[in-house]
Amino acid sequence: MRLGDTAGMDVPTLAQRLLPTPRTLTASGPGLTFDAGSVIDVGRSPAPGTLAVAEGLADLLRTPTGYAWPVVRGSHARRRIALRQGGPASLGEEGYLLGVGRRTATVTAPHAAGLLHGAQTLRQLLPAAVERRQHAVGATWSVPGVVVVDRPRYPVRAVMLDVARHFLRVDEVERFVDAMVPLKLNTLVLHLADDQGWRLEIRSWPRLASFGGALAVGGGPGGAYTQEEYAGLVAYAATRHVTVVPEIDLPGHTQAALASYAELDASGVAPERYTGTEVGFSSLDADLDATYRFIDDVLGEVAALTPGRHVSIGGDEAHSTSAADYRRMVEHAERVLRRHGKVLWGWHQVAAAEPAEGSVVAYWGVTGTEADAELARRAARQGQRLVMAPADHAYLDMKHDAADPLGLDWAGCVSTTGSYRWDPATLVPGVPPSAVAGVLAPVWTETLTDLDAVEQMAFPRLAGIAQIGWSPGRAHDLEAYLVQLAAQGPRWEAAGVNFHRSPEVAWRRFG
Ligand code: TNX
Repeated sequence: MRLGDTAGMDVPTLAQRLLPTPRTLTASGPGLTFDAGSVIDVGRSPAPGTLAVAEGLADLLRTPTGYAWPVVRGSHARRRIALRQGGPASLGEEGYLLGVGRRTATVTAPHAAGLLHGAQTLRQLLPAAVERRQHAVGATWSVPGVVVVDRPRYPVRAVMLDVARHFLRVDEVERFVDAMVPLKLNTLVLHLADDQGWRLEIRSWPRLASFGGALAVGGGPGGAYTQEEYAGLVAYAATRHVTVVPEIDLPGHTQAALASYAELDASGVAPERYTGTEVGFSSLDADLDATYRFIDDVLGEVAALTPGRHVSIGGDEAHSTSAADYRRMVEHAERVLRRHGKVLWGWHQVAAAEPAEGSVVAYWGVTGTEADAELARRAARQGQRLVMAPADHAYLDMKHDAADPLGLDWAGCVSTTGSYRWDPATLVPGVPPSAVAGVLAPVWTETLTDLDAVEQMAFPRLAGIAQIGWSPGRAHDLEAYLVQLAAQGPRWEAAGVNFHRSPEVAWRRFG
């Protein structure tokens, strides 16, 4: 079958092609077909950030189409994509308008992030072959006529990647970022330190990376990012309007640090490195001066590498730390972050340490666990912003089903349907909808040894979390969502993104 030849299969309707569902979508006219003379026009004096979005879009389009896609300042080309900063301020930081007429597809947005999101909507209206990283000979680059007005439901739409249990190289994390962008996800929490590995060079404590980063779960080789590599990754994500939130877990989940520096242990003897998968056994010591020097130095270096506002201190499962010691160390960490101009982010246990208003608290409870729900309510009362990562819906390291060779099941299996059937606004009784800042999908990697496995767990469920976070509450129709997923299948295949063939989805429907 020729590419672009859709004989014998359904073509997704407009609404089915888009994931996440936009706020409003109207069909309008026949649309247009791009050709070798098509250009990307940023206008005479492009506002900051417009060129970067244009170059990114050109990069995406050049290889599959084989066209030059010059980025130009004003054009009379017969067919063009126009990117313009402007439009109603009510579209906010990330909203946009997209209009596809007979000659021009125009994205208008008050800010560059909106231009990027609008460009992703346009991308999803092009045939799946646009996702190929090779020239797709013979494809027709048509876009249907539409008017889209869109903005996100929540400001935070996040994924967490655990590069501590198993390490991922910079180029692998970048590929993961590439797969986040079409889903309009905007935050990547990188879990950089845990019992099994320390993954970021800290110049004042070099053994953290060189010794504490050398292994992974199972005892195989680990790895760590140099500060240059890490800064490059953060910049790569920023160009795509994805903010990296570095996560240095403390005071628990710190065996890799304790094993690297004997002075962090009251006994003066460093424990062995750990490559198993238990949690909750390690802790920094609240009575040691070295602990506070360590926190100052590490968070200082991490903050300096972080252009975003947030730095996560994890703070979960500190089962070997007394409540008072926990509070002392978390309060200290928060003071250090504030001194460096950063806002604290942590798992819901940090609510017990009463961090400042505006801190981000990630709720990771299982529906019905009262103690966790109470910490979420406490966070809301204290003026913290909640990001919802319910383990029984949003933990993408949970097995898809009982037969899944990958993943854990302590929160149960999470099917594609199950990952989509929840609402952040009503998830925890007693948490007012106004306290919810967004959604978070963690991918812990105890059982995931490489990027292929990570993708297999993340997709397609991550798309559902993205839609829950972006689209208005009324848009969350399950049957429609399963068809939207089917329409994404050929796109992930073309892009080389691995995904779970969920039995609920008619994957072959669109190709
Ligand atoms: C709990 S979730 C943890 C992680 C594990 C995860 C496995 C959280 C804040 N802590 O240390 O990797 O379960 O699902």
